[in-house]
Amino acid sequence: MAKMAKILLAVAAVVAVVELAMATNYTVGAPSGSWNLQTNLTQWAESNTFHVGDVLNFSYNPSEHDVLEVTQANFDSCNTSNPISTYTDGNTVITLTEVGSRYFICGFTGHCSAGQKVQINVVSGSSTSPSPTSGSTSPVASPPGGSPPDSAATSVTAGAGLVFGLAALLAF
Ligand SMILES: [Cu+2]
Repeated sequence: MAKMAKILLAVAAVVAVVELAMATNYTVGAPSGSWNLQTNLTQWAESNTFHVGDVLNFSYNPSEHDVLEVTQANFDSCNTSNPISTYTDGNTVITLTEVGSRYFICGFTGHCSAGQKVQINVVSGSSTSPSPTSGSTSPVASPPGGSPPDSAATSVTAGAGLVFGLAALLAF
């Protein structure tokens, strides 16, 4: 039964790590910029890979900016007259629910044509490509000499812990 418990813990650890890797929350323009006129939003979008399940967070002063989701044609021409959706709350959260491109512009006069627009290309979330986001969560080193195998379940929070847990599982 102990072996079954270890297997279940290892499976749970894998599920937890995969879920963490699948959903990423992106603040638009971050970390150096924001949803404004100064940020190179095209460059920001191209520097990220957006998967199904990820979340966009537009943070802005609603007296200065808003967020319009528009068609590709209206994105290209900066036409604000017939948006798909309009957001004016200052903290707009958009969940990327499917594969494809989505188009966001600011509706304030002149802002889109000045560059406040971003195209988000969403790719499949089932990809298991390694992510560079993990690995920086444990600045405190493990105890010298490592831990006994029975404590494998205590280290499920870090990727290294997952590897250690699987190694311990194999040892039994
Ligand atoms: Cu604006």
